[in-house]
Amino acid sequence: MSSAEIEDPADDLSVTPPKTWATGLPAVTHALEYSLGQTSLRRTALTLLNINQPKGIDCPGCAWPEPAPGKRHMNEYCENGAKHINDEATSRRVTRDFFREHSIAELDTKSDYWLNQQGRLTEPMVKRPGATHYEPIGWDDAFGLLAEELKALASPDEALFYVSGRLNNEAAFLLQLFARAYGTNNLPDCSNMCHESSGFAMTETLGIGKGSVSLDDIHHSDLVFVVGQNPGTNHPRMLSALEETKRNGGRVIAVNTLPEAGLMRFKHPQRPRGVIGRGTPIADQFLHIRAGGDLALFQALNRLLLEAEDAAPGTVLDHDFIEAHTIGSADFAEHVRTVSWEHVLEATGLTREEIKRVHAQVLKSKKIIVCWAMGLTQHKHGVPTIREIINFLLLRGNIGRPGAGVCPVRGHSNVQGDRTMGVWEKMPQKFLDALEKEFGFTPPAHHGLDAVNGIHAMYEGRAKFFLGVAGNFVRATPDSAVTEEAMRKCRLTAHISTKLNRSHTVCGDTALILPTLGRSDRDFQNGVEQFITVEDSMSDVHASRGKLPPASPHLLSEVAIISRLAHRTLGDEPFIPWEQFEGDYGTIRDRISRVVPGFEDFNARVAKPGGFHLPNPVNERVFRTPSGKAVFTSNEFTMPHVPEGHLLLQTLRSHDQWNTVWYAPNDRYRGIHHARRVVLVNPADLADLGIADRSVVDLVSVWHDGTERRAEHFEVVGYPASRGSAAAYYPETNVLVPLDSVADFSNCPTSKGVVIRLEPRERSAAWDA
Ligand SMILES: Nc1nc2c(c(=O)[nH]1)N[C@H]1C(S)=C(S)[C@@H](COP(=O)(O)OP(=O)(O)OC[C@H]3O[C@@H](n4cnc5c(=O)[nH]c(N)nc54)[C@H](O)[C@@H]3O)O[C@H]1N2
Ligand SMILES: Nc1nc2c(c(=O)[nH]1)N[C@H]1C(S)=C(S)[C@@H](COP(=O)(O)OP(=O)(O)OC[C@H]3O[C@@H](n4cnc5c(=O)[nH]c(N)nc54)[C@H](O)[C@@H]3O)O[C@H]1N2
Ligand code: SF4
Ligand SMILES: [Mo]
Repeated sequence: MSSAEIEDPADDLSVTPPKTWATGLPAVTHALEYSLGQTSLRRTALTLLNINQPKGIDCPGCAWPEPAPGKRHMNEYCENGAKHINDEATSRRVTRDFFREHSIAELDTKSDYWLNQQGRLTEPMVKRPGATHYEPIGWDDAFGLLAEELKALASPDEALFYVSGRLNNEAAFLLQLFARAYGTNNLPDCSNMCHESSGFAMTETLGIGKGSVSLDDIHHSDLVFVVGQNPGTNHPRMLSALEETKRNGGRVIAVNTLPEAGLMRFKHPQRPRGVIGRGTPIADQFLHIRAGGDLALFQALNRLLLEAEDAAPGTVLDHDFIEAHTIGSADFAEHVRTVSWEHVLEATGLTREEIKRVHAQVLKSKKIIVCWAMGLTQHKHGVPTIREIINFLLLRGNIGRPGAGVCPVRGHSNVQGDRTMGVWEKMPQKFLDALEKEFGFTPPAHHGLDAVNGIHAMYEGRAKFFLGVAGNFVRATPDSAVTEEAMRKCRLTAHISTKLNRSHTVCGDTALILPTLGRSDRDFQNGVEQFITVEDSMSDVHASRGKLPPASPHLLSEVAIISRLAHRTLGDEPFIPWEQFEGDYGTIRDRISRVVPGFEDFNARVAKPGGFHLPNPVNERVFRTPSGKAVFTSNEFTMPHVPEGHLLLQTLRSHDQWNTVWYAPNDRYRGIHHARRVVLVNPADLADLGIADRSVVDLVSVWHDGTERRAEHFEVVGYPASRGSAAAYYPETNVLVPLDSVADFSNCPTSKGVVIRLEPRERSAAWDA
């Protein structure tokens, strides 16, 4: 299919009632429909037969883990996993002719959908200063150009190396090694915009920024909370795990501002009951909470636990655990007792009865897990909220016991692994020392720039070189207009990518596209087939092997690109065997095993089917905090302040998108079809605001420095969103998130807490055309 034939689906909104169940047969047909629109039946079959199988391809979608090898289904994937992998395995190609035909200015007018639909990138391209088009460049020249720019910078800290969580462990380890050998810790990553608040809160209180539970724990828990998360769309196979929890007699409480279909009922597509029956109810109780009300909810639950203990001393709290393993409980208790019902009910929008019902369930449950995602982390008080959840778990010893613990559900398939490999602007000195010992150079000790601070630095001219790996920085980041200007100010922007995206059309003076192999492509080096490794959300590390012929003969693997760039830039000073790394990924894993704790004997252990598990010390009740104990915290009661006449906007994912890339303008479970520029608002709020359902508005965000940001032409849909909130899709709405609007402590953009007003406008003629 040529680019001329790919058209944006016109916005032509139709609305059906939100679904009350997820998956079932439609999921299977939708997955196949998208896949077969991208590639042949044979390639679709090849990817689907291999996805998430012990010797196959790790799903490039989310980080939800697979069951142990013996317990895996033949079809161990979900609708969206099938879409993600076949979006990569597409037969469409972006060639040099394409870039000759389309100027960069023209490409920049195209939608994210259109750019992605062009297919796989096939050869390296360069945009020279002042040029209007990308033109082909050989790999050697490309590395020469990059190395020259890097060597010309006044300081290594003028360079930024962005990593997104699709990158595999081996390449991530090499990228951070290169950045540090070059002299900077400027390693912003997608985690900065994702689970940074979780990592911060957990490291501070439990001593490690990772979740503590396994799939088995989920299956055998008495009570699982799913808070601020939409698993039906974003982690679909989590529903099979929750179904198992229910089968084993456990309960589920869902907390969300939207009644998401996957939280209500699940029809397992691989079981006859799931196809023809009514499916399994998931949430035993659904808390339709106000946006940003979760801190208040958990403070109320904690206060109720303390009061229950007062009423029946020695029966509610786990005193032995608290005494032996924690600090700060007295201060915490004193503080949380000051929280009032009046404030809690206002902040949560829930009733006292609802909260007491949850409390009763908590008292009955010996093993409790709390799962969460972006509905908590991307709020201004995301860190205090997660800390309060940890207080909640600590009170009854729900840490370090089977069936209990913390479960931040990660996004990208290897986002957790990339951090483990050292992609973080603030890696602890211990890690830097281990690098020094292994490679014989001294990594810089001062912290680097994260995503938000990186944008500030580019905007202010303090950073001039940007290399992005495996993501779409320009669209993933907040304040799109500011970010785009920041990128355009760079001397050079370059991206190691599989597919075309906005980050390629918003360029520095010089720009490079460095096309690479994807997860599904076979990777041969020196005639020997290589595999890569990833770590999922539950700390299982395993191999992934591509199965398809590479999308183009000109592609290099990520490992090869990074190794060659590093060698070209650094030469042999310090001596790092880049060529050896490129030729045999096992030699990278040997180094990882000597630098990264838990990876001892990496090559042998990852060769086993299913790989290996990285133990979490928390499960042995070992807490690597300064005191050696888990820490109770006292968190100020806060709720978002939304001025009269305004709403709190969350920017979220539709069912048919992968982060910055959308596949179709539909959000089936929410009943939104054929349109993305929609804003979901509670009908009672619309009535208060005097705005009609289906009217057209601009979304205007107001920031406390008086600045306003505008996203034009959204159709209003009356929807059961919690009172005072609104929801619209990312990345179209990133333009509304002020760069300075970040979560306390973690610096994560507040993508779920943007104060907006709706400004009615005329329907434009183009809109209805
Ligand atoms: N198909 C698909 N899968 C994906 C992705 C994708 O784009 N597409 N992205 C991947 C990535 S990188 C990530 S990080 C994850 C994201 O997974 P999620 O966190 O599930 O993603 P979001 O779409 O941002 O949804 C946030 C959820 O939080 C709820 N919410 C918002 N504000 C609040 C609040 O104040 N309180 C509560 N209790 N709930 C709230 C929203 O209603 C919504 O259900 O998904 C991963 N998986
Ligand atoms: N407003 C708002 N903003 C958000 C969020 C939000 O909820 N609201 N969520 C945030 C979150 S949680 C995240 S994680 C970020 C996501 O931000 P990113 O991870 O930066 O964005 P993606 O859309 O996943 O990146 C897609 C691109 O990755 C490249 N790619 C795909 N596979 C491969 C591969 O195997 N190798 C290489 N080298 N390239 C590949 C393709 O070129 C594709 O175009 O966005 C954040 N931004
Ligand atoms: S749940 Fe996540 S990892 Fe599993 S198949 Fe679906 S998208 Fe892929
Ligand atoms: Mo994410």
